[in-house]
Amino acid sequence: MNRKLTMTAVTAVVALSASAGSAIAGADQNASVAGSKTISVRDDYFGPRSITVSKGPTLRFVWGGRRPHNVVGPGANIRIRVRGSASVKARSGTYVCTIHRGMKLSVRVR
Ligand SMILES: [Cu+2]
Repeated sequence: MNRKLTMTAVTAVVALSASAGSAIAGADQNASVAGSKTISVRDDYFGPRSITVSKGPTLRFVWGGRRPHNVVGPGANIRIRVRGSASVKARSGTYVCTIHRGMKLSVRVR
């Protein structure tokens, strides 16, 4: 009896954190979080293709296409994926998807 109650409680907590996680991800896609710049990872380009930021922010890459892409650049080595997001600290330089030639994001941190 006690054991069954405990299991129910654990299941409820897992379900709660799962829905909280997706709520946060949904919010991030619509509004840019302070200190973070959202970059869309599409088929086959980054949106925007270039960006200038003041020192400090993170680049939040959000996958939105149908094909797999990775992100390799200064301080970034994000493995191939199809959906989801990943953040890295913004640094000046060129970020690329190594799978698709010409898929580049130019970042300038001033
Ligand atoms: Cu790609």
